Amino acid sequence: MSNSSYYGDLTGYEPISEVDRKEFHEQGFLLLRNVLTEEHRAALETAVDRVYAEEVAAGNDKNGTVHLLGFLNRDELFGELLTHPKVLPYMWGLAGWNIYSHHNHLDVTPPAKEPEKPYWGWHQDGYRQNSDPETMDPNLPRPMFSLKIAYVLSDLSENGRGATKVIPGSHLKNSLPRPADLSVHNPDPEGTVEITANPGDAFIFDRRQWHSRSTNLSTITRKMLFVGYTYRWIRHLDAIDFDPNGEWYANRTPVQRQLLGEAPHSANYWGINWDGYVDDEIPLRKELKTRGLLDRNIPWLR
Ligand SMILES: O=C(O)CCC(=O)C(=O)O
Ligand SMILES: [Fe+2]
Repeated sequence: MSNSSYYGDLTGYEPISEVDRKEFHEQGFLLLRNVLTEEHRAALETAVDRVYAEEVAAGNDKNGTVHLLGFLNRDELFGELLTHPKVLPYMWGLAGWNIYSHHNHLDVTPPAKEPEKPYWGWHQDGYRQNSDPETMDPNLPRPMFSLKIAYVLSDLSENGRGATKVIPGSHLKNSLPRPADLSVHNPDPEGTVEITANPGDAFIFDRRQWHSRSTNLSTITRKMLFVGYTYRWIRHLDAIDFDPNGEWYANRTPVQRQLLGEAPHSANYWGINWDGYVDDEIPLRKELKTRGLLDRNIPWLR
């Protein structure tokens, strides 16, 4: 079932504006308004509610909170989100064509039943990507390596509803001072912004952005879908449990399959030999090339 009505005439190959590109590079995140039509948002919420009920029934919740990794194959609509035409241009525009989703999660966060114990949730994503790469200069920002789109399905327009907090511009800082005593409640770092957003909005963030979850102190259950994209030469983070012979995978387009990690290695899986322009058959690059969207001046779009 294709739901092209949710996407209008967009193809996913409309380049992003220079204003957005600059803001993303300066701030480390971008809030995109009205990415989902109300009809699309509501359909996604129905799918999320179904998956939530399945996870709770299986005992995979923590006091009613579900944080489900690798959710894309749980609904046709989730698979289509991989190439949402309002979002895809940010992924190839900011990270290039050699990408896939190594990590994605569905989050349902009901109102907190009691005050949470003190916690310090501030982190950069990427785990060992923050330690392994050899950069002798601690002031040299590490590479981005991945970015994430977060789709907002519930109303996060007011503070205190469990929204993600970020420190704009912090993606270029390799460290964030930690309070001395983490057993007490500490104030958020200077410059913290809670990403308040309306249902149907989305935000993109650089994995280096210092960010934190927050406690849902409201009466509204928070519902979010996060889809991370990284380079094809970086390994999956989530277990891949979709059936490659099943209907859901059969319904995916060549670009969606690339974005699901098709190809066991990052070189010339799509069929050309060791020399020559092996990249030309990589689905996302092929789409960009056909449309004249490769750009020799932007390394990740060469
Ligand atoms: O749940 C949140 O708001 C934060 C999630 C997070 O840290 C992430 O998606 O990387
Ligand atoms: Fe994170």
